[in-house]
Amino acid sequence: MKPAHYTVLAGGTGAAKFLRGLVQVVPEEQVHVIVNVGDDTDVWGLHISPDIDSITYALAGKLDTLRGWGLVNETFRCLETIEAFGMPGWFRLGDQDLATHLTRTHLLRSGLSLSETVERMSKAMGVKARVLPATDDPVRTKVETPQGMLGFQEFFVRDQWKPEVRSVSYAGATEARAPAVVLDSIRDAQLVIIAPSNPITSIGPILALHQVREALRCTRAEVIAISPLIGNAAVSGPAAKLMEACGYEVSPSGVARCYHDFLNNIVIDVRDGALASSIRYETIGVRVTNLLMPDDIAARKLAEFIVLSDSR
Ligand code: FO1
Repeated sequence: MKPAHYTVLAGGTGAAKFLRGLVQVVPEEQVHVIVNVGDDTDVWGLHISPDIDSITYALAGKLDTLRGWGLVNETFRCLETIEAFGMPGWFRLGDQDLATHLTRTHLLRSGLSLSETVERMSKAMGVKARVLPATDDPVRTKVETPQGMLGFQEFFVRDQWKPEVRSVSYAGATEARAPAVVLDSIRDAQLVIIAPSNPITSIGPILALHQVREALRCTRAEVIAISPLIGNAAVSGPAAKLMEACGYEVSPSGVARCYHDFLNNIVIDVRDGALASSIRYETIGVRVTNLLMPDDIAARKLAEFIVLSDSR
């Protein structure tokens, strides 16, 4: 019999913080992370997978936790030289980080799938958790603005998520397939956790894979989400703005609604305790704790709260 595992659906920064806590509470080998690829992009001919890298770097203890992305003790000499050629440097690829993108792009061009590439590279970095791209097929988040359709990184990094948002879509998601390991991970999990990630641009592209959404509806495991919102504001990033643009109430209730067809429980912050009864009537259970994770100790406490209050 396979050992029990915990499956986490994840974006970048918020999920990375939570996972640093989770691996202090359960054996890292028992953690599976299904990661968003909607943020993936091509820069200088290299395949960049920002969320996969944030998760892998965090689990390897190498994430720059102040920035929330990239490697700690990073330098940007290569980028500075590129800028000196008069080329745009708004997407800040660090010197060591470039090694990740060069290796991944080389392995992909030699015929490996994204999943195989991530497995090989995460193992090489000493990560024992399974880091699973939600799909090996190209799925790209597109943000419709009055200036036109933007790729996610253009919207998020270049334009600092300032443009007005008319809609969000996931190009390629209808045709994309989830790897069997992703679907099995959801079906056979001890507990499925939706990380405190942006419901629209981090979790949304994963749920846009219809096989994943179906697996979440069918799994016998409890599915629990951690709200990325406290009150009507995101802990970080554009979740509030994007939820509003997509017609969701900007609150933990709105987050629960994004996941209404498969969610059993949502964890909300103590400051939102008064909302608990209004969410509960929708048959979704509510648990209340402190959601802020300024450090690994707070992340461990949140992970303990979730794993130890697992109701089954
Ligand atoms: N985020 C930024 O805000 N500015 C950057 O210049 C930037 C560069 C970058 C390079 C590699 C990488 O893996 C991630 C990078 N990120 C950067 C983070 C990333 O774009 C976003 O945090 C995620 O896509 C949102 O989850």
